[in-house]
Amino acid sequence: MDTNKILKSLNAKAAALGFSAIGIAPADAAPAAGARLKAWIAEGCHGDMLWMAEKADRRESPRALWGEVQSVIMLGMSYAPALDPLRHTDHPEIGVISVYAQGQDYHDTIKARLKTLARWLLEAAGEGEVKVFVDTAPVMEKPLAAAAGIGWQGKHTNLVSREHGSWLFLGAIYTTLALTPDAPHVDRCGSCDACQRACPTAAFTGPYSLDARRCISYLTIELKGPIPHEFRRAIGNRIYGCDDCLAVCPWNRFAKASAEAAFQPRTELTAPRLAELAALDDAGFRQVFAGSPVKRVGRDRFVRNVAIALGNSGSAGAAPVLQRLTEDASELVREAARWGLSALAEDLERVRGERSSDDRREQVEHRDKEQGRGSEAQPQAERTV
Ligand code: B12
Ligand code: SF4
Ligand code: SF4
Repeated sequence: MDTNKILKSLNAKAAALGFSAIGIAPADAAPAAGARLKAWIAEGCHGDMLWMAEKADRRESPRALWGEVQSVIMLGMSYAPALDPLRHTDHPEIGVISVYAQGQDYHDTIKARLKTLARWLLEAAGEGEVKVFVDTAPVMEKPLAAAAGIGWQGKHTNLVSREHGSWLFLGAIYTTLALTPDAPHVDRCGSCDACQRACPTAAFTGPYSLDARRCISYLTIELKGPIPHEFRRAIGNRIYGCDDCLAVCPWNRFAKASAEAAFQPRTELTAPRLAELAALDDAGFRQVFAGSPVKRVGRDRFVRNVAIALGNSGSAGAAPVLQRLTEDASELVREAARWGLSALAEDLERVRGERSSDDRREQVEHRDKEQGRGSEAQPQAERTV
């Protein structure tokens, strides 16, 4: 096997399949990651993602999952958005779906291409075995991608690339072939802490360290039960995942919008109206989100998120929509809708209070003016003292 020749063609083949980055790590790369994973789990940071704890022994290193693996080929595919992902934060009538979920499900797209690439590799090498992974297997994709040199784990804990910013999906090919590894990437976060400051729920326990239980992505996607009250206000209008820490990363300015057809945002998922989403039944939900990662959470969990966003909308028009949801067949939805109604009432009451004190102030100013005690009269009175 002529490894150098194969690697050159492997890179070209990966690019032709739409991968934006590729690198190779030895199977024993990222030795610190396993211990850090276990410490993270011991602190309970994985919350209800029990599969993280159950499979920790297999996740901690590539060899723990597959004893024969020699090399790990890490791949990244860009899903960089063309528009600012945070542009709808101040449009409370709209539900924000995170960038990664506005197109086709990346698991399907990437897995199919990883299989094609892996098959090609075996044919070119004429020997060896392969296994492909994207997200769902016990593989520590981020530290392995950093070890393979395609970027570094930023302080927001995701992989950052100089060319593609924070917008790479990751996938892995484990192989029994001994391929020449690339050098690990150095950390280029420097003194920046933009992601740490951007988090609406203070989910970072420090740089490079995230408590998933506080992360909006976990709360709106992974958490099956009611969302803890302390985070509901901070969630705002984010109804599926969160992009805030990724979007503020200065390295994104080098990222070109992804040209991958599968990841182009579907128009109906870029600025969906909350009131319309709240009206979805099971069949409607499955129809709107067919092929999208959103379908994973199911209708009830999704409408739970929508009810919370409606509660944060400050719009009187949301009240009848929430009222209807208080009669929903799902208790998860009913509970979120009840909360939504009380949050909305609180906000509308506050606005009414602010308006009436503004009105009172205006009336007093008007009366003072009529009686010759206008605002210009004040300094004169002061001067006479
Ligand atoms: C569990 C999980 C989540 C959880 C926990 C996130 C997390 N940070 O672990 C939740 C549900 C919150 C989540 C959210 C998101 N996720 Co997610 N998730 C995963 C999953 C399945 C496992 C990650 C994992 O192993 N976590 C365990 C902890 C221990 O790992 P860690 O945070 O990396 O911890 C490391 C650091 O703490 C570090 N460390 C500790 N101290 C120090 C000190 C220094 C100096 C350094 C350098 C490092 C360091 O060591 C630990 C081990 O490396 C991976 C897929 C996979 N199989 O890898 C996708 C994955 C990480 N997710 C992904 C995405 C896209 C997201 C979201 C952006 C989705 C969204 N828009 O809502 C958010 C981002 C939130 C965030 N800031 O991380 C992508 C990230 C791609 C990338 N470029 O990195 C992945 C890789 C999936 C994929 N195949 O593309 N996710
Ligand atoms: S995804 Fe959102 S909630 Fe989670 S850590 Fe990043 S900014 Fe915080
Ligand atoms: S925002 Fe700054 S600190 Fe956070 S990952 Fe990007 S470069 Fe690193």
